[in-house]
Amino acid sequence: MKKALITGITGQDGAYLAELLLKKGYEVHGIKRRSSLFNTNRIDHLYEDPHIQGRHLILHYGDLTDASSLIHIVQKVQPDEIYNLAAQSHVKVSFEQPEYTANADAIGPLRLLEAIRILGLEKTTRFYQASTSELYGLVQEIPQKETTPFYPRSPYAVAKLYAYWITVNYREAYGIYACNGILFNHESPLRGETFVTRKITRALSRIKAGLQETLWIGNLDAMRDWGHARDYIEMQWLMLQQQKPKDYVIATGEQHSVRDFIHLTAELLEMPLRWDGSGVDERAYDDKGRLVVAVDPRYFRPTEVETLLGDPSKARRELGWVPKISFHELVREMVEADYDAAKRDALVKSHGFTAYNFHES
Ligand code: NDP
Ligand code: GDR
Repeated sequence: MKKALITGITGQDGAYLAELLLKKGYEVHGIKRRSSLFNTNRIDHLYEDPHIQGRHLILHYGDLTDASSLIHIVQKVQPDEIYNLAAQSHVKVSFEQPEYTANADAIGPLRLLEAIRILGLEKTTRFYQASTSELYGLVQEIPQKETTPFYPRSPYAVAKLYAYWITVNYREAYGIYACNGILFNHESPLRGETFVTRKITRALSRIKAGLQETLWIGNLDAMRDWGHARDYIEMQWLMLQQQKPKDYVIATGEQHSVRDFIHLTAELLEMPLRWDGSGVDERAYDDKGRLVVAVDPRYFRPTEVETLLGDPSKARRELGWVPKISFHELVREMVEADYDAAKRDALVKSHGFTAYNFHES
């Protein structure tokens, strides 16, 4: 039975990847951080009672900023594959916590690669690094492919640039099977609530259910290549099953703006919106004249990545990978999940109870 170690198993991608690897018959180990509240919601359906023998999912406390915990876990597990998905993954937050972001997102991967080396696992443990389209930042070429020059635009992207190159370097210097998946934005109902797609589907659903008044948003004109996380984690696994380690761009090759995302969400929720057409500061109202969408500059970033569009031809050619879920299907799945949750919260509220997560993201 193959063993995989997933860092960031409690995040969006970690949850989908754990499910996929368990289906493939792996013994899956995951690293979770200690937190004062439960943080395993996304993988609770995969949980197995620690008292039973022959478990397939095993969690370990650890942190990417803590080398000794990582070395202990890698030594104990002796994984065939490590998927390094853990990161402070929010671009805007990285401007507020640049040093922590560098520690976790740049030095974290180095610590894992060093653990492989210290334990003499260079020839046995394969390593996947969660690289990102944010590396392209101020884009130098459209669409972006593996050979497009990088120009990072945030502390997050600069930290991920180090992680990208240290992965390449350890592959070349020590012969470790290590590769980078340069993934463009991918979303799902499990997406964190403060990323723009989930923020939109959640807020508009809650507005429709009468739980919230307005969606406050940042740059409406930002363009992204949005895919579905379930399609993208398939590729993370595929990249570690090849003869030679290589780096690949994973994207849909299709681009939409934040404004388009709001339009489609509102359409799916059957909420007619009237936009006032004032450009950057544009506002949208419902059929009763109530303000539904408005720009709040506090969501702007000191340096923005205005446009990203990926070219996944290498992945298609060499690995036979094509995304199966369309943009429309992605948004529909997210809207359905968030509208169900909003209706449930509204019902709870109407019976005099309060759910503790009634805040706006
Ligand atoms: P999430 O933010 O949903 O998950 C991040 C995970 O990392 C969580 O499990 C989180 O734990 C964990 N984590 C954060 N900091 C640490 C730390 N110091 N030590 C250990 N664990 C930590 O991210 P996604 O699932 O969306 O993304 C997975 C990876 O892919 C990330 O590295 C991200 O930067 C990268 N990426 C994501 C893309 C996307 O569009 N989703 C695109 C390209 C790259 P906790 O649950 O406790 O917070
Ligand atoms: P991104 O995702 O920065 O691309 O990073 P995010 O959803 O945060 O932003 C996408 C674009 O939308 C604009 N935007 C807003 N963003 C947020 N979060 N909140 C808002 O209110 C808002 N309004 C407009 C942003 O300015 C941006 O242009 C994600 C993360 O998952 C990274 O970890 C990953 O590496 C990249 O995708 C690829």
